[in-house]
Amino acid sequence: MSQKTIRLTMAQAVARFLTMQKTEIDGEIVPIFGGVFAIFGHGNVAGVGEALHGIKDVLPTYRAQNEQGMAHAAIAYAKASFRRRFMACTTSIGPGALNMVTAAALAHVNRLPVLLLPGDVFANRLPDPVLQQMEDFGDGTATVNDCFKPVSRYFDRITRPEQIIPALRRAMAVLTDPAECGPVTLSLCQDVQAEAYDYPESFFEEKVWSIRRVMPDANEFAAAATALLQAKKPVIIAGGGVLYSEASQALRSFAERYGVPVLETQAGKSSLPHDHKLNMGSVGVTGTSASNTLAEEADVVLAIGTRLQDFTTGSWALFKNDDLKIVGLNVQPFDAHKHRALPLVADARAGLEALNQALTGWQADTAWTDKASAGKEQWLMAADRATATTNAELPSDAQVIGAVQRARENATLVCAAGGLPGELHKLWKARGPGSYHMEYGFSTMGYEIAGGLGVKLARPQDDVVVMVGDGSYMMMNSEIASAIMLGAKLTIVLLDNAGYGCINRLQMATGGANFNNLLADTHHVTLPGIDFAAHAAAMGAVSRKVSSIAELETALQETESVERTTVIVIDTDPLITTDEGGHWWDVAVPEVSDRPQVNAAREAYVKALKAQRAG
Ligand SMILES: Cc1ncc(C[n+]2csc(CCOP(=O)(O)OP(=O)(O)O)c2C)c(N)n1
Ligand SMILES: [Mg+2]
Repeated sequence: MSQKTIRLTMAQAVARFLTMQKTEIDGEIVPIFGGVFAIFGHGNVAGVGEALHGIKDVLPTYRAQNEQGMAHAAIAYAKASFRRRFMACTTSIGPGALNMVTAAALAHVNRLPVLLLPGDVFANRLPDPVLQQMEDFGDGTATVNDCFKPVSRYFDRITRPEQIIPALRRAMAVLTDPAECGPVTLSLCQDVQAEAYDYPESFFEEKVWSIRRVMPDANEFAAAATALLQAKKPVIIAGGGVLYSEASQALRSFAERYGVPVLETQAGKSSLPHDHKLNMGSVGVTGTSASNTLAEEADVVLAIGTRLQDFTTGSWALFKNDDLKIVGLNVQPFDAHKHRALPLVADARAGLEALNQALTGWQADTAWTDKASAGKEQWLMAADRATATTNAELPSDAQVIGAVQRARENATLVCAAGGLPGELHKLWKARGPGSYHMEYGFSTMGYEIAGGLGVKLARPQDDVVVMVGDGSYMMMNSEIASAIMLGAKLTIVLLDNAGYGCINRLQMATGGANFNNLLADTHHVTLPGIDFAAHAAAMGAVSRKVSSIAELETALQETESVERTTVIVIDTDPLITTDEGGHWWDVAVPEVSDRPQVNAAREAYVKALKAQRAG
């Protein structure tokens, strides 16, 4: 057999292959890779760097400031694109590569596609040990990039140029598979990147990928439908899978037709608009009273596209109905089976549309739907109280949220860690699918700003507002410079409560002394008194500090039309959170301690554990 070939280096072949992968968005064929984030060093500058330069007009390369940050941006891009499009990230060997490991885990936890291309040591081993090479005394095959293995859905080390032919196909199959999807790591040995090979031309043929919609199995479907037909007090828990499957419309018709209240997880928030009458808002540890009251009593929970993590299930103490049945509508069997659920392995939209047809005649009890409406009314009043401006010296996070909401009601909100996710989950009024972007699978401090950049690249028309605590900002802020460089306008609202407010509160709640969280409670000689506005300005942002909620609102309005990334800083109270709603969360309290406060907390903890379901 004679195949036409083209002689390229391995890195050139990788680059060319990436440009030929396409997908269809709104009837238009577009590249499936939105771009490549790169920080070069030895291990990628000569090979991958040269190759990316050659295709830069087709597949743009963006210089970031930190490998973890750039991978956050790439992952956020995929999330904001509902996993239809994604990005690649390339690094040098050693520290550059390892800086991406946390982000790989983030993508793994959140089931988000990203192609990681860290450089690796010489496959031929002749110059060993090279700069930044870890030497394992007993294993010649070990490199630091082995750290990617447990946090990648697919990992391969490329030690010969032709290996990328099967490896890249496998990579694409994983990245585009709704059930398997997550980070793919191809660890590219630096000498092999530069090696030439006669690649078959067919390897570079254009390929248009589409997202597979898995249809329900007949037996699983019958069991799920039977459970629902017997339900009197059903609820839906809408997870991220609803958004990724673009099932919002199907969810709305199903909920309306059968009168089923919808409870949203962090990843699933914005599945329905906040003001839809059946949207009860957030569920679980950071849930609204409206959602949690229903969850306690529910006889059937239709859990759609959710991993059912502890924040959603109140550490498995939220559901109190002895006859509770869970129907796990999920494209991933691992999730569909959780907690003895009746699995319904299917795409969320396909599953909902099929159920919508099959349950004709059934209806949730009217009293149940009425209870939902009344609960929602009450919650809305509680939320208004929490977000209303008062004359307190320092505003609460909730009041800042109220101001952002009023000034930028159409914003796409980005956040990840600290006290804000809980408050936003309860209080943010999300308008449409994807307008609430919370990374709460891994809740990684430092995701916020870099994530905001990825969201803006994916959705350039959106008014992207990042809300971030002082702690997260300190951990990672340098992609502000990248946002300036790329002309990607973000509005960053920085809530400075002088420390790790939420962990300080958790410490107090578990009987601990105020220790090492708020800056004032740390071992210090001098408190730094960080001027965040000056810091952000130094990176090129428009910035200002405001001293009240009213000033914040004005600043948000005034800077809406500013084209540059803007940072607005406000001091906040580290102690206040929204009391209404919420649920117990399992955080293990020490069994023995010299502190009476810890002993009291332990006693309460042991009592609370009694409500936790096993299995
Ligand atoms: C990378 C990382 N390190 C540690 C944590 C644990 N953690 C969660 S929130 C938090 C404090 C966040 O502080 P800040 O951003 O100021 O928000 P606040 O709690 O004050 O609202 C810490 C240390 C984490 N989630 N991520
Ligand atoms: Mg803080």
